[in-house]
Amino acid sequence: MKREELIQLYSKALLIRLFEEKVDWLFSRGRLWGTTHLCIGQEAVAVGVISCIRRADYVVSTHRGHGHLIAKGADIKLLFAELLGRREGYCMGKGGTQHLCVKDVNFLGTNGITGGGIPIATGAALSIKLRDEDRIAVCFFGDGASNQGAFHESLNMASVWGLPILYVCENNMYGMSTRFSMVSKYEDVAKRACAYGIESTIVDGMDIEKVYSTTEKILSKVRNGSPFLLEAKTYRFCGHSKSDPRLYRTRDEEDEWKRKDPIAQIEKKLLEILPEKELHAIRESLRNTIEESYRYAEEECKELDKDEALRGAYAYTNAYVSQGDIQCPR
Ligand SMILES: Cc1ncc(C[n+]2csc(CCOP(=O)(O)OP(=O)(O)O)c2C)c(N)n1
Repeated sequence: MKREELIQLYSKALLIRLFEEKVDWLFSRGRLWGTTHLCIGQEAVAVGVISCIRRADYVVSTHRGHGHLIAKGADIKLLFAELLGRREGYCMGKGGTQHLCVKDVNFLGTNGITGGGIPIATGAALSIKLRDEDRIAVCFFGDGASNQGAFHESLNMASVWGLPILYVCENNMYGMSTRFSMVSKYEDVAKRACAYGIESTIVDGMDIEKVYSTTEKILSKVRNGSPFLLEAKTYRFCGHSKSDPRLYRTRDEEDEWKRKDPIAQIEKKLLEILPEKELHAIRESLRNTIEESYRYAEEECKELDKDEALRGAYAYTNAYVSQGDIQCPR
């Protein structure tokens, strides 16, 4: 891989890592609400796959989707604004981490429903085929989601109709606290593809270059209407979400995977071709991007007032109605 390409992959992956670390920091200080699912440790999959596709291609994500959106080209300022519930955010601050949708970059959404994105992506691929468009759909999901009926129905449909879709399973071995081997006879999700006449392959999801080169090889088939299932073996370094004491796995297992840290791996390669000073400059510039973007969202963007927050909502709760100042639609 050329030096510039390697730098680009590294920069994207590090930007995601720094963004997620900042989100973690904001949560721990009560600046963000609800929950969040960080993709620290899994960056190579998002970056490796999405760096191979075009802006016009659709991406459908999961509940752990910040990395997918950043890799697809999100503006970090608008992403922070969204998470902080600001008007300037991508979805006017109403979507938050689980309902992020960015039409500009053809990102069709994160999704709080496990496996919920799989039929959405399949539908997007069907629309591409019906309109005879020159693009594809890429659908991320976890190992846990592959036990949802929607996964099986979607793959069957994509196969029968010859849809231009790449299914990417981020197999981090756990669905919340359930080890995948406890809920599946096969540890490889890729094996399931043959039941639907779909090709599949497994890649080391901790190695950005391998994910990139494997995806590159697959894409011409997908663009020609052959759906494909790519399984990336990966690991989330954090807990499932904000409130996870990680009792279902050992610290030894975590340490073993942390030794395969995708960012450390690519830094090591870069140090062979780049002076440490240049690497340091890249890191500093990305840190500044994160801090400036956060500051923009926190200091320059506005919180929604009550009317704005309710605009576009399909239903009002009793709490709002009982305040008496809001018209309840009949
Ligand atoms: C339909 C549905 N069932 C259960 C949940 C609760 N839930 C949230 S994330 C999750 C695990 C998902 O595991 P996986 O698909 O492997 O993704 P990962 O969290 O490992 O990235 C579950 C069960 C949900 N959100 N939706």
